[in-house]
Amino acid sequence: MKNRSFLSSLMLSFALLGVTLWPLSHTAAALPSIPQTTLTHDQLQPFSVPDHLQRDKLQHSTVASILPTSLPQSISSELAPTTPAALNDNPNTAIPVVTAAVYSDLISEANGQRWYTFQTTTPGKVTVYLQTVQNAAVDYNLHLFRLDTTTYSLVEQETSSYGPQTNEQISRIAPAGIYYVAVNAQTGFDATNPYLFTIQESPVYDSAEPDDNVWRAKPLTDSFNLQQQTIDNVFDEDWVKLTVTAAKSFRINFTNSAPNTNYQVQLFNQNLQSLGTINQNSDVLGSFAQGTYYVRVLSLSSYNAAIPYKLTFTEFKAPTQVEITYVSTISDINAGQRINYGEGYKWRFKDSITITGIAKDASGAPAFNAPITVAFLTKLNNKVYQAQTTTSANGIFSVTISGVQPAIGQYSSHVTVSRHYYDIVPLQVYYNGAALSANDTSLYHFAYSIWTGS
Ligand SMILES: [Ca+2]
Ligand SMILES: [Ca+2]
Repeated sequence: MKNRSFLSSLMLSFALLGVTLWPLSHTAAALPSIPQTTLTHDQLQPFSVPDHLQRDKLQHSTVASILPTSLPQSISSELAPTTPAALNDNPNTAIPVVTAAVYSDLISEANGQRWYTFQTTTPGKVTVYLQTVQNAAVDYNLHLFRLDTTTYSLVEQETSSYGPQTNEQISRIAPAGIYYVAVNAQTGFDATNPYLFTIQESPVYDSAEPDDNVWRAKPLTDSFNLQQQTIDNVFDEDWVKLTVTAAKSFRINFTNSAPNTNYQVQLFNQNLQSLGTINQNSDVLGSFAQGTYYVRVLSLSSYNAAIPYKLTFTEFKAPTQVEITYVSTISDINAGQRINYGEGYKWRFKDSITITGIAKDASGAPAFNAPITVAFLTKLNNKVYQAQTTTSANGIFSVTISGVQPAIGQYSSHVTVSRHYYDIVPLQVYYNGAALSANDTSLYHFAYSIWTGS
């Protein structure tokens, strides 16, 4: 009986795909049945992606129902009326489907399974996406097998077993062949609301594939730099399992230049609880405790398999102190060094100034990739001049401020044959609104000099 059902499936497959699956000399009696496979997820943690990050990608309006009563006429006519469609609850009654189409189906019994089969004619990446029912008491899982046509056994298991109300997804770099997909009712069932699913083929894909679910997330440690990964179909998800070896901050840069697309990075803790999202073309700081995290890149709209997105996590250390190492000075006395008019050694400038230094963290290590602000307060109307920059990979920074208004000459000092007039202006470097300790905290702002002759 099973053999006959299997033959029916093969005939459907033949009709749908338009290809010959086996030599005509095969008879029903000669076809072995495919052993039933036990579907479990014992090895896998039943993660659940939070609701706000759970995005249904399939629309009911575009669905071809797989229920026999709704099958296309050409298929229905093969089944009816003398051959009632067998329930596709095992590999031998799997319903043939084609890639790129969207199907719906129901599970109406506890521990039920629904099986589908499809064939690919070229090698490539295969993606199977299951849009599950929105019912907290129902947990459907997704399984993918390749049929070994020599032994008629199902091999190459890939499983996606998120928790309830979380869509399942599998990707596989797959040789051309005959594949089986099973939807397994791990917990409960919903006999009223169908699930939707689709199978996609991607002829080109990035070298990190398959990485479409949390179980296939690529392991990376601390800082990383992804420059060559793409979204190769609208369902593609690229997962990273990030190990952070000690409490660190990362500067996270996510760039996507593919036209008419919109990608997003989503951050999760090790239990897949959301830590936030990062929209494309943004640059943010994130603090991470030691531990395991998951990073998911996906498309919110369209895709481009040729233009990579770029995602970098660059370790970042918050500065607490700076060392001013050089300030451009006016050249009439002691150029290139601090001078002492009588109020201590300070750098001296007039209307233009370049300030160079190194930012350090609390331990004295270079504070790299840190956005900082260098500011000083001139005397006339208390006008503030400031410049923003980002410290280098070595913590170095340098800013130039030109067009500074004149000093008022609040102080004066006799220098050889002249009297110099100047102000003493406070200098401060800020990070994130906080003033950093520094070796220079004020400057001589030169106003003018008057010749005295002695
Ligand atoms: Ca990808
Ligand atoms: Ca992927």
